[in-house]
Amino acid sequence: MNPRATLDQLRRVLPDCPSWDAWLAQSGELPPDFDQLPSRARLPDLLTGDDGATITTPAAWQAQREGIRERLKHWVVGQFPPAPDNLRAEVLSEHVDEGGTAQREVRLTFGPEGRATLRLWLFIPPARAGDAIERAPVFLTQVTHRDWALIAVRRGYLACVYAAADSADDTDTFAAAYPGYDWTRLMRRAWAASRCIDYLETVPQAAMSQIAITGHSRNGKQSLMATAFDERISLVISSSSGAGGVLSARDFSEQQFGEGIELITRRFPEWFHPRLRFFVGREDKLPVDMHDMVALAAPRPCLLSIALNDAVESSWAIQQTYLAAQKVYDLCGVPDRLRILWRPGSHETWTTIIERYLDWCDTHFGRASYRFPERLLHPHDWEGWRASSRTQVSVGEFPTRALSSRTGVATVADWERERVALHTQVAWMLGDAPPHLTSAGGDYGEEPPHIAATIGRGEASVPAGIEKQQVVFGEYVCGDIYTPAGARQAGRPLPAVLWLHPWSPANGYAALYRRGEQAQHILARAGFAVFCFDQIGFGRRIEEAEYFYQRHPRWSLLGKCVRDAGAALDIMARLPYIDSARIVGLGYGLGSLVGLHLGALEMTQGRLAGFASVCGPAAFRLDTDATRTGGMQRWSRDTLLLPKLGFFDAQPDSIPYDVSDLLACFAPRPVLVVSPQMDREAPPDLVTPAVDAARNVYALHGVADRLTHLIPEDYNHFGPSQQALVLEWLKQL
Ligand code: GTR
Repeated sequence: MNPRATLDQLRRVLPDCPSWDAWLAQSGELPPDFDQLPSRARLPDLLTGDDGATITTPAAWQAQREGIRERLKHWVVGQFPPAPDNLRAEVLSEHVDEGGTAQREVRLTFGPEGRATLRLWLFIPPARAGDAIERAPVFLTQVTHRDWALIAVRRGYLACVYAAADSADDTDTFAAAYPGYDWTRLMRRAWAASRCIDYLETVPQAAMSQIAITGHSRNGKQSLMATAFDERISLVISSSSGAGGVLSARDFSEQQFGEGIELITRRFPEWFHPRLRFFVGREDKLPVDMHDMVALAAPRPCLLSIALNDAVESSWAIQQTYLAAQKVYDLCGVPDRLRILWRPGSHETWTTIIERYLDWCDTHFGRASYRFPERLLHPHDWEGWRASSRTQVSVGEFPTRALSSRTGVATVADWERERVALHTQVAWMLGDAPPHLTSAGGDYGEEPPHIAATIGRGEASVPAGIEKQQVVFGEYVCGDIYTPAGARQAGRPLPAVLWLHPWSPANGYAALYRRGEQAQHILARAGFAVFCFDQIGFGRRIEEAEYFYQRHPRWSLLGKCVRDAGAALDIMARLPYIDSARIVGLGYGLGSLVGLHLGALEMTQGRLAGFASVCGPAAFRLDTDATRTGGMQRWSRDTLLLPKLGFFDAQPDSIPYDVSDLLACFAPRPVLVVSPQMDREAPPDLVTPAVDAARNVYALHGVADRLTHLIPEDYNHFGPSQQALVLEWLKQL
């Protein structure tokens, strides 16, 4: 597709964004020629140079850094001016606090005709008795975080806060003074930090080799940018910097219920370069991503602070960034200078956390030694799993099969035989299931209101006309059931939807962050009872996956997801207000993978009356180009959802079953497959053959029209238009 056609497509598909339209009109820019840009579905390796050579020395890494900086400027932060050579500082006020801490307000002027100005406030702790001038390490942050500076001063830091944040932003004067640059607002703010450092160079009490910068959220983003471009910064703490901070666009897009490029460039059009918006849905084509920016901090100490259930963060995405950037820290010989600091809760910080930030500073400035052990929440080490589980698979013993080798049978009876074999194979792939006991269901262990509120599903979040009911089911899992208000008491059992959520670590089943009305609410409003729960490793259950393979080395995370989903069906069948003959599964992304496996295992019971798969998996044996889509190895090696699948990487034709078979297991029940044209992980050319291969089984049953495949011109996001497709299909059932 040529760039002009790509732009036309983006304009058809993306929501209106007037600021972007204005930029397009004024700049005349077109998207890059995406056909010429390589796809790199997973985070590109930081230690592979532009020429494809592996970087093996810190010196070679220096050259790589320059390339990254240039790409960041072009695609993300814009071009900015060189440091000014005419910086003047005017002390606006100065006084000494009761405790002896000096407070000084300064205004800097600089730039062409001195038209740029920046205010900053210095808090200089008293020198220890006997010291004329004691150089103190510097704690640099934005004016919003003045209270953090109080803690820093107490701990012996010279704090500097500057007016480059939403609460006070002097950087508009920069834009006016330097009209020739297309830097973004966040980059201007980052550049402001550098001007503070210019001034600190004149402050005798500032230890210039110990400059720590931090900031929260949008200020975390600017702190990372400042670190990337100013070597004088000696340490950075990214506090919940989120999208465009530590979280890559690849791993935190809308398909992960994240704050993707579409939303952030529309809602905050000044934060990032408008060019970034070209990459919505094509994040795999990004020439630079946020792990690059984090790596620019190396070898300087860099702490990545994240809240587990913050709707603008993702424990998974941060772990990917960490693992990618850790390679650079390893190369530099300082692996312990990069760490993730996990905290419970949502977007907020509190004293305990800021003290930890200062612990990090103290540790790396040689003032004290605090423990920052490496902790990774999401299983990621496939080789480690293989060794510890002692799993061996002789792939050569599996016959090679075409995609339609099972579904291409001649009679329903033949298919039934295939299905029995399939059941065994699916169960084998999911791993050795541990003992099972059926739950009685109940309310003991319900999610308490404060937790529900943190994860965005407290009572206050339930829209008018809908009710939420809790149930504890399966192996002590909490479920939420959304129904039309009053419907549970009406005596007429409701059709129901089992909602299986996508790869959404922070939010679990709910698409929280400014995504419009959530699927479970829309479906409940339409008259369905919607059963929702967090799958293992997501939402309230993020930490549950951490030791899963120690507990169950020979089972699989997907096996556990399927077991929980089956338990949800058990309890749904027992709820008097649900019509157990009319329970339909709806899976999006990961949820589709779960639902498809559930369907195959449910063969005799057939408790799902139908299934809707939105942005589900591509055919395993066709999805072999990992650079393009991530490949089927994202279910095995990348996520350890289905680790056994990883043995088949080199011989995909030997995989014992495929998506086509799983779809066919639902026949003759209705199935909807929605696979958007621009789905970068499951493009139609890899999905359609699986759907088509399943068609024969539907035809054998005489119900060919019950397998519906829709390919909207869209990318992977499950926004209102994709939800509408599902709703329409459900209503027809
Ligand atoms: C949100 C933004 C997040 C984060 C946050 C904040 O609205 O989308 O990425 O930056 O603001 O700055 O508090």
